[in-house]
Amino acid sequence: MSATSGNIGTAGPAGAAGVLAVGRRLVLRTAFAAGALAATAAALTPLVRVARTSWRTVDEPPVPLFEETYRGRHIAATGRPAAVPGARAQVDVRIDGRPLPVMRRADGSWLSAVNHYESFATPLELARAAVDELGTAALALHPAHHGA
Ligand SMILES: [Cu+2]
Repeated sequence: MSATSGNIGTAGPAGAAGVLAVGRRLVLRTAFAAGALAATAAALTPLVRVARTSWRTVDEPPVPLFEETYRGRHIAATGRPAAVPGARAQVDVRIDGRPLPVMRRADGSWLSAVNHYESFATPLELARAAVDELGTAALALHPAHHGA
């Protein structure tokens, strides 16, 4: 009977080498996994940062963009600049004090819930066109836009 009988293949000189090999493999695998995790985190960090800031606006009071009487209706808008270059500015357009939901298109033009399939170069053009379309009708007090 040898000194290693009864053990399960890890004792003796060959067994010690096996333990070292397994240990080295484990260390290499762990180091690779940690490296891969760090690389993934580094690659995703700018995306997460952009996602967090894309809707954030500068923490300042809104700035008046325009206010006028157009065809007997009071139209006005205020805006908040985007917090970072490329982020979206926030514009609040009102007709007779009621909010008109607006969206900015990818090309920089604007559309509203009243003229949803037309583009306007500025929120002022958009507001005037909404008045043209509304005629004597008032905006809903809480207009829905894309279910929101
Ligand atoms: Cu829309």
